[in-house]
Amino acid sequence: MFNLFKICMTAASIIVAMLISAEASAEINKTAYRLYANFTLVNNNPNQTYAATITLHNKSAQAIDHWQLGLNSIRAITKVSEASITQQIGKYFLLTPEASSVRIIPPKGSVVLHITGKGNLKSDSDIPSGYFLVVTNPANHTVATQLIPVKTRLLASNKSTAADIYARNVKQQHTPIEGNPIAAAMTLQQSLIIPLPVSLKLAAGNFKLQADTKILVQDTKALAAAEFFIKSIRQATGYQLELITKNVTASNIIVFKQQHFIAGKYAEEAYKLSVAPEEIVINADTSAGYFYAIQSLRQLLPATVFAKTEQKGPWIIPSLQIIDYPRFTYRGLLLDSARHFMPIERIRRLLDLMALHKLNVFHWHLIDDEGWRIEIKQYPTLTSIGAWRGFGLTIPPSLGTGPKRYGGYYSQQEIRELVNYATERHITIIPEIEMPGHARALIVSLPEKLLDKDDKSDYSGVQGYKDNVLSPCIESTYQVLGNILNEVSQVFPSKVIHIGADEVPTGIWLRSPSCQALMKKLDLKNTKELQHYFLTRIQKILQANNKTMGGWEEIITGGELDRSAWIYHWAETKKTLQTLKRGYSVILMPAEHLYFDLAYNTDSKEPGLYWAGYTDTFKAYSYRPIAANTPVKLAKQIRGVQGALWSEYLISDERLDYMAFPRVAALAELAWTPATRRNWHNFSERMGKLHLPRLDNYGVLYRIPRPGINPEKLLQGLLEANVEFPGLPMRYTEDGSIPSVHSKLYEEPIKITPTSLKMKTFTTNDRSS
Ligand code: TNX
Repeated sequence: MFNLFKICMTAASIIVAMLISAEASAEINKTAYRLYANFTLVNNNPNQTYAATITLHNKSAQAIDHWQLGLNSIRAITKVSEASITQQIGKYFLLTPEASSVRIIPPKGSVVLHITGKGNLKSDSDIPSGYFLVVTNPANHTVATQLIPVKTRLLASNKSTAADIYARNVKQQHTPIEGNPIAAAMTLQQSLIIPLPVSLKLAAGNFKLQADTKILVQDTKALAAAEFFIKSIRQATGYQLELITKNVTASNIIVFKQQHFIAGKYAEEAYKLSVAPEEIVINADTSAGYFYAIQSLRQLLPATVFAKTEQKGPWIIPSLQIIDYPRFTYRGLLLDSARHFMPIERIRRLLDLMALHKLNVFHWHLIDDEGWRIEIKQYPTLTSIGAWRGFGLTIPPSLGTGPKRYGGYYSQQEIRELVNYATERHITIIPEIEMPGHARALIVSLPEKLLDKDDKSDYSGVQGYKDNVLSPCIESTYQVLGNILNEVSQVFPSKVIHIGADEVPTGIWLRSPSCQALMKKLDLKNTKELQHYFLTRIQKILQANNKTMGGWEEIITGGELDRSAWIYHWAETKKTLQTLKRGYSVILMPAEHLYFDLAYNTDSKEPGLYWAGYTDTFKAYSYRPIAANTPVKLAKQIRGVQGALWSEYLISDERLDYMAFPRVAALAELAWTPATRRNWHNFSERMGKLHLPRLDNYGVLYRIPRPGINPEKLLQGLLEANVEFPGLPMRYTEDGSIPSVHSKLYEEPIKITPTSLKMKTFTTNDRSS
């Protein structure tokens, strides 16, 4: 809904037409059509098709002739009764009216297009977006485009009822995580941090952080963490704490001191944090260990320490001892900056939030069919052409961004700075340069080098493209990729470069003479083997650049690669065991649990995809990464877990926050906390009472769950409510009005008049569900 709402807003505020050619500008500014579209779903058919109408309302006093309609539709449009599908590239469609009934949109009148498409429309995210009108002036062939405000009538809302939510919350509370007992063995005081530490023991008393608290650093490896801490609390406390290297006082001090207290691979990131009324002692053996101690320490302070303006305090930290180290060495989050471009400050903010949650790998999906986002000095067209989409451009309007020129890219200088920023937060950035599929932006930017002109193969991938796969059969492919990977390797210090390789459609390459010749020469039986040949060459290129190859699980379907490759499993995890047995390192990111671009639930208003099901915070949290039957030796090859923020629907900053949180917090605990310590009962309460308030102060616009209400009790006139994250305030009214921050707070079951009850969940900064 938000998607369309935004488009309406944009269009309403700039009713001026968007222009493609300069000559057209004067004329179109004068005419500026006022057009509205109405999209109505007529039917979802059992044979996996849908019928819908698009009504175009001409609000101006001028007839519209010589028009075409551009739009994006995730569910392919296969037929329009009154128009032809003049162009289709991926999910972009350009429709040209054919029937005389629709050729001219009369002044103050309307025309209707009857559409048939593939699949069913179950969510507002399924309906077409980014509608625009293309008007050609036949006199001088000028073309103008205009974004059309859209109203939709899709589906009746299928929101879960308060009773469903109530039942689900109860059920979740009774579902064991990784086979652990359900009952919360811990109190909130024993589990103050997300992700939950390996051990936390409370002691008596408090430490009070004050303006004159000293920071004593007795290990140079701790310097960066100490400075990070001082900076991170400065705004909220107003304190500029002093950093000293010689001990001058016996109390009111935070001491950073080297100590080797744990052996093995976990020592790399381990820390000990001892808080007593006189002093805080932080022990670690590495700069990462100190850094994670700091992240815990921040969370031990009141939630307001995350605010950006000065807060009151007092800044009390409970006495305790924490010993901590991660479950997995790889704790990742993928962000797709190709489908939607995000400014670098937003990415820095995401890195900050990752660091707070002790995540340490940022998998940066930088290129895809809809955009190329990294400057490559040898090939400037990759960004001058490949980074931009819009009507009349080489890359068509995609994913609802409309006819205007949309896009952007990151310069190598910006990336170097971002890499430093990430390194300061102990985050490795692994870039993903997709090949051979998902490569349309690349191919169209360098057609003379990358197009196999004689290839007559007919294919279409899941994303609807028929021209987005590189050819493994022409040498210039390797030359270009070699040059690109060489630059990428220099910009990113990460050992691993991810080369994608997912979703390569069947039917590719077979009708290319150069591929036929190559297959014959190398005695390759099918395109899987051909792709394998391609991947082994790419792996060699990476090795020559002193890099290790990472790729989606498809990279080993055609044969074995050098076992140094990291395999990212996104599909059903059944195949994981095989991959482990074959000797590869594995990163687990099953879509059904860890794709945070999927909708939270079946509500048609919930944004996101659902091809792998729905993924709420509980589903993310309850994932069991190491299946019970995995031999211990093989389990060691599982490097870790990763969440994914694919960006087809990440249309705004708000949307990014909504999709990422609270799921990222669940991921953090999955990635860091020992399996035996994980428990939804405790996690959900910690979220509601401690962690979401931290995110409120930080300004994260996470998704707020609606309250659940016990239906049986309600019939008896008793309001008994629950919420996914117990502790989030719930407020209600009995007069039918919408609950506000001033409405009554629900504290315990209470007698009410059920007839006009309304209830909402709130946050500590007064947002509501
Ligand atoms: C699958 S799984 C993709 C992405 C999409 C995502 C949407 C995988 C490696 N690729 O191209 O953005 O689904 O959920």
